[in-house]
Amino acid sequence: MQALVRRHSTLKRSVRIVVALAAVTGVAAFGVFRSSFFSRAHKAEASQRVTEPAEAVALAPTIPNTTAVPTSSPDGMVWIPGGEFSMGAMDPPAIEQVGMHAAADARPIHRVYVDGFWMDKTDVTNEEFARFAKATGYVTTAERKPTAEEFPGAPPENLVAGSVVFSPPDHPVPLNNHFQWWSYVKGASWRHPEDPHSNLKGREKFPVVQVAYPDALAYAKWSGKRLPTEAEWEFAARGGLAAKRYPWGDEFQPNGKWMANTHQGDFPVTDTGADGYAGIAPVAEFPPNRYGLYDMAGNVWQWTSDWYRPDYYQQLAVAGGVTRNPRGPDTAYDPAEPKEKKKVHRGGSFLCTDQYCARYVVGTRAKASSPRLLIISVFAV
Ligand SMILES: [Ca+2]
Repeated sequence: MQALVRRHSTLKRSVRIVVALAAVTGVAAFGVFRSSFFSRAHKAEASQRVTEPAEAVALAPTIPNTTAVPTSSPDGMVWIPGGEFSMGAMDPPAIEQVGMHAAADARPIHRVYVDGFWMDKTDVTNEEFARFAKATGYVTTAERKPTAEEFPGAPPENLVAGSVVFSPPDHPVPLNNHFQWWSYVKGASWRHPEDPHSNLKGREKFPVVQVAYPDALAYAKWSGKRLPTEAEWEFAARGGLAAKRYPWGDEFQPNGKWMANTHQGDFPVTDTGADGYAGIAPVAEFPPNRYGLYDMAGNVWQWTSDWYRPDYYQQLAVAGGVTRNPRGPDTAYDPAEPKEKKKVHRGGSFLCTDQYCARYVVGTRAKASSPRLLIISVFAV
């Protein structure tokens, strides 16, 4: 009985752990985009478009569950009531032809129901992840040297652990080639976010970055939690609101107030930090949403447990009705990189801007493949 309770409890607890790597002195790293960075498959992005449905369903009101909130509140977590809501993004950013594309894969809007669950108020911080690493001896993907068996044909000199670091050019560049601002840096990892000489001193309350999906799973298991599904993540991010562009409403800066850590200036050359932060911010520096969750837009990407397919929402819409507790498609598929199996990540990052990415729009999606496949691509370049 106790085991069942524990299992049940684990299933209700959702950890928020980030995908990406960050910037402190104008140099940032970013684990999540390693795949497209290394494979140079970005030219295929245009093929990601999915057919627009003839009749899109409008975002309808959220109907939260009214069951009582569990009395025992886990530390650092808030109860997300669950319920029925409209999932997806009707309002594509005005960057349809640029970068990561807009919200075509987040349509059509469809109705979804999720059960209630606990969710971390903030992203997992460096000090929290350090406790996990110390207690378990866990070595993250970026810290491990790839093997020749994993990457047959790769030159031995390329089999070096590392990750991708944001390296902005010193001059304006077209936004159709992200290889111009991402670099693979040997020795970059969550302990050394920008390069082997960088460290976490003074960054204890910053979200941990350079965490690959298997690393996120390992942390979640150790902490007695799990990653949220994509549907749970979006229900939580919307904070009970419906048909809103951002987790807080429709206005990006209500009354002139910055609500998330995003990018100001000319992307990717200049990050002015007008919102208070050039690069990554510590957790919980911006207002929480109505559920008490911080940084559900901007700052750093967050992993979900769903496989990525650009047509998944279409599949659900065709099935009709209200999809209950969806856990993503059975298989992953990204037409731009069909050999890679990608997971969905959400929320955007400190590098998102209306010039590029704009994934702080609450219903939009992004994806990343498994780290080993990412590294394979590196050595193929
Ligand atoms: Ca910022």
